[in-house]
Amino acid sequence: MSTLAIDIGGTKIAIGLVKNDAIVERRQFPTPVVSQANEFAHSILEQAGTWLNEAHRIGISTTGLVSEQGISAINPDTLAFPAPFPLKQALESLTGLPVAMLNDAQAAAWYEYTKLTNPVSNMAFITVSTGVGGGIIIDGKLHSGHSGLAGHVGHFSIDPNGPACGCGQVGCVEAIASGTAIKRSSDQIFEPAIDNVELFALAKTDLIAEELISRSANAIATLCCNLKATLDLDIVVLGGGVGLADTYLQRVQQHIHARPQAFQVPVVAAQGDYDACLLGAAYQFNEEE
Ligand code: BMX
Ligand code: ZN
Repeated sequence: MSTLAIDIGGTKIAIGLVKNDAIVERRQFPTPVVSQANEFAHSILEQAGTWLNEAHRIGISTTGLVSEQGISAINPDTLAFPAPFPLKQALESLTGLPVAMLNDAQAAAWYEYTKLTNPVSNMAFITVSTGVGGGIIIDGKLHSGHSGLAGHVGHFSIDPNGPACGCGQVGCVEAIASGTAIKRSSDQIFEPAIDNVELFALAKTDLIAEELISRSANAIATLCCNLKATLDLDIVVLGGGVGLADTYLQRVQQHIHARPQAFQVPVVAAQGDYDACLLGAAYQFNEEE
C-alpha cells in the first residue's frame, strides 16, 4: 500500500509518498493562502504530481481543529481557515481515493506512541513549531474528544498577565513558546531582524537570545508538568521545528527538573524527527490493516 501523506502546517506543507511506514519521496513548499478548499487541494495535488498514480489513499495531518465538516482554526494567526474548510471532501472528489484527516499533533501522537521503545499507557506529543500543538494518548488510545479539540494544549493559559493569543485568550503556552511568539519577541529586540535559526545560533554567545529561547522552553516545561498533574503521563514526546532545535529539549528537561518531583515527567525527542506529523498523516490507516 502506498499513501500520499500531507502535513499542513501554519508555515509549510510537507508531502510524501509513504510505503511500509517509510517516506520514500518527500517535498515541501510554503503553505498557500487559504481560499477555497478545491483550490487549496489542487495546489497540493499539483505538487504531488506523478506520486498520485502510485498512491492508494491519502492521509492528511493538519494544523487546526478537525471535525467531520472540515478544518477550522483555533488560532487564526497560525493559519486562517475559513471554517469549516472541507479539504478531505475536496481531495476525495478530485482523486476518487479514500482520504483520512486528523489534527497534525494528534496524528503524530498516535504514530509516536506506536514507536515508543518502552510501552506505556499515557503519553502526550507536543509540537513546538509555528504554533504549539498536542496529542494525548490515554490508556493506549488517542483521545481527541467528541469535537476533536482534545490535545490543544498550546491553549493552556499559563500566565494571566501574559501576551494575547490569537485564540482569544491571554497567556496561552502558544503565545509564549511557539516559533511565532519567539520571533515576535526577537523582532522587538534585534535590528536587523534575525530568524529563529539565527537566534538559536546566537544564543550560544548572547544572553538576550538565550533568555528568549529559555522563556519558551520554560513555558513548555510548565505545560509538561501541568499535563503530568492532570493525566499522570508516563512520557512526553517533543517534536516540531523549535522543539527539535539544538539544545531545546535539554532546556525543557532542565526546567522540569527544577519543579517538584511529583510533577516531573520524562521528555524525549520524536522518533519521526521533523517528519512526525507527516508519518502520522500516513499512519492513520494502519489500524485498519
Ligand atoms: C494551533 C492550532 C492547532 C495546531 C497547532 C500547531 C490552528 C490553525 N492550529 O494551536 O490545531 O495543532 O497550532 O500547529 O488553530 P502548527 O501549524 O504549528 O503545526
Ligand atoms: Zn490560545
